[in-house]
Amino acid sequence: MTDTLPNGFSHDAAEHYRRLGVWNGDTHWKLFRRTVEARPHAPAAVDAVRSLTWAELDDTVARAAAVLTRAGIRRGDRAIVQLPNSVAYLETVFALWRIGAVPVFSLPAHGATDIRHFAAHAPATHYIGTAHPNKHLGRVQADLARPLPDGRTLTTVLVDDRAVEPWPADGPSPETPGAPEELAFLQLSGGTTGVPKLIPRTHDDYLYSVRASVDVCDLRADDVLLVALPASHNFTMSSPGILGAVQVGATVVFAPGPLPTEILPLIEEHRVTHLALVPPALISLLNYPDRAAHDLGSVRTVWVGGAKLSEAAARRVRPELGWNLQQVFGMAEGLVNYTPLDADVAEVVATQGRPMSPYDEVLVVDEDDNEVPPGTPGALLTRGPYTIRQYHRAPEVNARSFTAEGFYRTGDIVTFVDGVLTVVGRAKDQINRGGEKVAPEAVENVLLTHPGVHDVSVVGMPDELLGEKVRALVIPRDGAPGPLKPTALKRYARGQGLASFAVPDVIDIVDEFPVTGVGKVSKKDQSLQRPASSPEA
Ligand code: AMP
Ligand code: DBH
Repeated sequence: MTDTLPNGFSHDAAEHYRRLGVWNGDTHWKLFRRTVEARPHAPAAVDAVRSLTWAELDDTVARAAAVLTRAGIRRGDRAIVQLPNSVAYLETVFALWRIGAVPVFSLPAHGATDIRHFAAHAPATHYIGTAHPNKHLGRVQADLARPLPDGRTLTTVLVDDRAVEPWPADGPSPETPGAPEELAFLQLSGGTTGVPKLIPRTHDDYLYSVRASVDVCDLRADDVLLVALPASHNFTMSSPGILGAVQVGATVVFAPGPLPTEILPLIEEHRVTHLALVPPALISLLNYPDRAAHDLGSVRTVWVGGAKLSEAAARRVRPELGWNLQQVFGMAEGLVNYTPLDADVAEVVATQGRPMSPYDEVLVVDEDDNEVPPGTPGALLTRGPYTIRQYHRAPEVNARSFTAEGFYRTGDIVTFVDGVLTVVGRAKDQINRGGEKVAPEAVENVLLTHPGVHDVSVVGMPDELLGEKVRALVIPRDGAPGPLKPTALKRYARGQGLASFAVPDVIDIVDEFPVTGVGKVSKKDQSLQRPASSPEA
């Protein structure tokens, strides 16, 4: 027996949560099969080309599993999934769980550098991608032909996610699902380092978080959930998300993206009751001129999270859309907070909610890890039944990211008053681009490889819609041939395997960086944290 579970919990801690009944021995495959048995003829999943009941989905998942088995995927194997929002995405993920394989939840925006990192560190054997790649995904897929540092090459499976029957009929494959305490998947953190960190979640810990989310979100069997953010994001999967819908037997409708033009017709057509958005997508919806042309009366609740929502935008939701707002402050590492549905308006619009489980432990501390008085901003540390106690295979990162007692250092600066959290800033070196997390170091590393570049400093800059954008200050190399052009550098960054959201929005060519009193590059003087409530809305 190893000394911890894959998520870093000691066997004692695991036993503790089992005794409390919060870890109940469920698995993702059992969850799915229960809903298939309970609601075989109810609508399960819809996208632009397909509409399946739970029983039909059960069949197509079995076919998907046969295809993936034929491609060589076995119980315990790790497979990177990089698919657009689609029923085929859902089939792929549940097929992997049917086999007992481990999805690595890549976002479509991840670049070749990210994918190679996941492949090497998971380590993964397979890459499952779309047969209809855009330019960015075309570059990612072309790069897969190159061997990994250890000499292996990933086996690629391309799925026709736009076909009515993406899974060619094949022989049956046995069900070999994983056990509750085993690694269920690897989720990704936005990262503060050069590459995203892999987050190991077990069936037991994750499905508890799904049940807890369903409880505070009032999601029911006849509800219709619109998936508009990338399906494999932790928010979309579990807060309460796709798995919440599977848990209660609700219908999942896939939108290609969160633009008003992409979601409004679907809300009306499918009588959507719930959707999750990041703040920029909500603000775009609020400001969309043709909104009134659509009947949005079916929606009960919008969940907004991933980045701080301004109070001004939050205040507009109820009067202008007629929807409930639940702010969601979550992280793929675990802890999720919601504003309760019955909270008063002041709490809904101005806070990031309450920890969703009574077993979540929250500490707000100063630089020496001493707790600060209630209401004083400090660093948020957390521990509980669904917050990981280690990253996957990353001992050095683990030493900085967790305390000796197993608390996760979130890097967020918060206040905590009467059980309610408000995010007031961050201590981590990260840019939050409207919910998409960018590690400045990753962008700097790429730009530094350009022959015309002497030095780079990447910072966040305030942006009305996104909250923050990515800005690179670049010092050109002496004697480089010809002037350095921002557009050429952006094109270069795009070609170097960066995630598409990490390519700098703005590149400024400068002679030197702002420095602090002691001569250190001052990122504070280059970027401004957005004030808690900005007037963009
Ligand atoms: P990750 O660890 O990559 O999953 O990103 C989680 C981080 O996103 C959190 O630690 C916060 O910094 C940020 N975040 C998520 N939701 C919110 C929110 N509602 N308000 C402010 N920040 C948020
Ligand atoms: O930003 C996040 O990672 C996030 C936001 C809201 C999250 O993981 C979640 C809810 O579960």
